[in-house]
Amino acid sequence: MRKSALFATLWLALASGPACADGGYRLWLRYGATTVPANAVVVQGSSPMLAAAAAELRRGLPVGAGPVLLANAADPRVAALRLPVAGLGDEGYLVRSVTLDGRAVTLVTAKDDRGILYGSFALLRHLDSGGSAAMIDLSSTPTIKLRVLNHWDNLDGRVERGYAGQSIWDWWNLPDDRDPRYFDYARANASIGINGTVLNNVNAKAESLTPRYIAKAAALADMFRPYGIKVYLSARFSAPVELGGLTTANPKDPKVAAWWRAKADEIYREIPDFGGFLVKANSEGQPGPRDYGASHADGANMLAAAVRPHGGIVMWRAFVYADTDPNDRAKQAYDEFKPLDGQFADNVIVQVKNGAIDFQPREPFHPLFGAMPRTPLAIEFQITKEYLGFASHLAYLAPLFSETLDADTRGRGKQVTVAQVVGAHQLSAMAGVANIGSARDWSGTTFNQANWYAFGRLAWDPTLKPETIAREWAAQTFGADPRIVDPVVQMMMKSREAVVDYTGPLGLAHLMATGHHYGPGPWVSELKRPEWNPVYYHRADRGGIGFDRTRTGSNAVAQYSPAIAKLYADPRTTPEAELLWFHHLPWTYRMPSGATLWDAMVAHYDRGVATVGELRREWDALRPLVDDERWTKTAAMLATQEREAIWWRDASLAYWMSLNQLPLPAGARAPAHDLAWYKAQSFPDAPGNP
Ligand code: BDP
Repeated sequence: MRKSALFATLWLALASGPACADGGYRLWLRYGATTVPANAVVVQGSSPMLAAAAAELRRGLPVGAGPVLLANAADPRVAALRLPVAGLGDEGYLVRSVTLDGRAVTLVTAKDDRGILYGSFALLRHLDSGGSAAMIDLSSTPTIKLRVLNHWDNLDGRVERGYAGQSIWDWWNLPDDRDPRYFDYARANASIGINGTVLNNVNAKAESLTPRYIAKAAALADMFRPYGIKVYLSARFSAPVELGGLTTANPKDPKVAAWWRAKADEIYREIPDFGGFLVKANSEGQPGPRDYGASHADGANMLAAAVRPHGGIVMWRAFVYADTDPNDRAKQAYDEFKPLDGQFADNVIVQVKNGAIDFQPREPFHPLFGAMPRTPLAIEFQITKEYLGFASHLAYLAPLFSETLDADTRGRGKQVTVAQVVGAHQLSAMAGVANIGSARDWSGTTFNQANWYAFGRLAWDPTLKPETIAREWAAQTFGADPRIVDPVVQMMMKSREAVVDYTGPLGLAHLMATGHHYGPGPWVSELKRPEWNPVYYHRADRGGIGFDRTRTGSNAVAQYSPAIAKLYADPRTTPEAELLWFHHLPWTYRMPSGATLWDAMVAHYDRGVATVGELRREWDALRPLVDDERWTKTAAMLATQEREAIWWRDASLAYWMSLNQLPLPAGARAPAHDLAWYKAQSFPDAPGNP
């Protein structure tokens, strides 16, 4: 082979084939190495956002593609085509093969530059996931207005519950160092429709509101602006005391309100399109209005007044529970917030976690959805897998997200889904706790990238099916070859349920070890706040297991609409997957299958472990089709996952058996160690622990 031909072959293999080694850096935007000629993309008008869209198309369009025309729907030539653009809103797009001046072009049009940006990415997604370049007809408008990542990044570079390295924000060297990685971050987010990012941890430090840090946030905002991404900050409620030298942060004190107004003015001078504040107040030790006898609405409205003149908003979290409240933790947020319905200013959105406890592998939907009709409610998911095996376990989260989004809040055929509740107001939002860090592949492994991707896609369109999202992600990430896409999708689709099975099946929750939350700790009972202990949640003893949330117990079921509450009140009509969340049942309880509860539980643990074994074998078979770097990392993580799945199963069974004194069902393997061994494990160095 001639030298030049050899190089060409090598280059092609590097650029597009399984050998392409970038360690996963390019995420799902794995365009080839060639760019199309500049005139393959024609832009009508000029703005930084249109330039960003055109640059992306030039990078990403396949060779020979084009011409692509980016033009506003009001452009006379586009308007003359009489295309269905009326309902596109600010961000929706239409991508169509049309004939203009006798020439066939792919038109990307919208009412606003933002729509053109999203349409450009939609075109690339379509082509990259195997879609045809002929007769293109794509159109979509998001139903949720704010699609926001929440970074739990600390100013010292550590990421709370982050398992993919340090924070990507180099706070120390900002604002001078504008790392190109920030642009790639913005591109990735824009490609899936994310339009906001909260830069710092909800467990916030007041320093993030000092001029020094505002300048750093402003530098990031400048870089993100062409990609349609607004910057938000988590605000510490006591900042007027810590930074302003006031003696109080009481929201009813005019001096406090004035301090926040001045602070907002200062931020908006540096960041004219600043999104607003995210606040965790009176939760897990954070300061808040309750410290002064004021309500969450008082606190939120005071901050809302400060950002209102600038068009900003306040995202106020409903993740509250108090050690002074003897009630079931699952009931506390509802009890605190429902009475405040209608009392929040119209630029406040109350941010509610998907479930009533805390991002567990499975939770029934939060009862606040549907219970506060006069208040916009944002839904918050956790993309980082604090409770689903950190970055090392393969758990595709779209099924978890969709399960909540699709949940019916009303019952009796009057279906109103959680997604509809979230989308019902002018101000609507979906937030995801990011799984992004300084790791070369951003999220710790290739498959974790899919959770970032799926979050964005579902925030854009909550009705998308998890399998559809998995398919388009897999095609863009590994190439649109069914020999890889089909098995990868199959692996993804069963992965989350496997984690539920081996960590806490049948509605069990909060069984993890203390602090770092790594591995099993269902026996933990000595922590000072009762609701920090796993025993609080499973309530297992010799006779049975599960939390009675019916009328004979905490009556949390009554927080749901009557038809849903009725279903949850009876173990026979409670979905099996949520059984022990709502009911305390004897170990000998007969499941619909005829098996006892205990035997069914063991079967779930075994199924979870077996599924991870399948995932490993399926991944092994894909070795020839994936580049070495990404294949090897995932293979290593799957080996970790199998070991840890067995650990979870064995430790949990050893503990349950110490309580119920029951034998394992015939054929089930005994735990590898005794309970004392599992209890003795300690991991002071586990990552992500605040
Ligand atoms: C819990 C995390 C904790 C967060 C908290 C929150 O363990 O690190 O601060 O959620 O959402 O799940 O505020």
